[in-house]
Amino acid sequence: MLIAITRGVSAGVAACELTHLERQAIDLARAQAQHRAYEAALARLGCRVESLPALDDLPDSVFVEDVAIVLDEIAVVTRPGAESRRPETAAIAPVLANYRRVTFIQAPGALDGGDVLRIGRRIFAGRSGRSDEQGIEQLRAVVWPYGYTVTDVPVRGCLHLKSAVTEVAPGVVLVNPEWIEAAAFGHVSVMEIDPDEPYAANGLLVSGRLIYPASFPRTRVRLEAAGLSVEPVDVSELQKAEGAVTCCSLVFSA
Ligand code: CIR
Repeated sequence: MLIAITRGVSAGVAACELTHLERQAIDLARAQAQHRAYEAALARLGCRVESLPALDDLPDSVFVEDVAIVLDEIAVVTRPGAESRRPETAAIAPVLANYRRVTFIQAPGALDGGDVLRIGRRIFAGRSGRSDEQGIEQLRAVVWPYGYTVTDVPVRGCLHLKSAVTEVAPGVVLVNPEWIEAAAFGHVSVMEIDPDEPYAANGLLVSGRLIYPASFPRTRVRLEAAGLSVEPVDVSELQKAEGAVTCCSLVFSA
């Protein structure tokens, strides 16, 4: 059984962290409707969606991916690189404790879940503006007893590793080659985004289908031409907060 943990859009989302985008007005009601449609897509793909209540004083708390990494064996609660996001972790730890033994990244290490890409037993961790060597080293120490390798990958030009690369089918990664060296991922097939859609490398693979932003039609054509089954979702309001589709859930089996 697949579980997808989500959290409602904060009424304070207008005050979200922004790194690469100019601040634009976010229509809260529209963002909430899009988020509900995203949850519905997860449910259609077979997830039991555990939708947590919005935290109105934590603007970025809808982006639950960043506060934890859930493996089959253990959950790691992160220590987000952005100070404003650190209080989000206290709200996720007790939820994950229902499913996994929970460990924590400790200060002064910093790690965002958006920087962590798992492909089988290989974990790639982005050294980004949010995640540092100490955070990645702590992750490595926690997961190696379970047989995972952790490779750190430099990220340039974007917020997180998973802004630049995600796994879109088993053994297939979708990359923005401007932001990441695909060679870092070893023996995988590599697809590139359409160069007119720089933010298009983030898709969420669930039960063999790809939850994917409706705003990247050119890259979608490439994905479908390669035989991938795409489930489009409109996340335009959350994109204004530098969010994408992986960042709005934690998906794992229970
Ligand atoms: C932030 O800057 O932390 C949020 N505004 C966006 C986080 C998006 N997270 C993700 O892609 N994993």
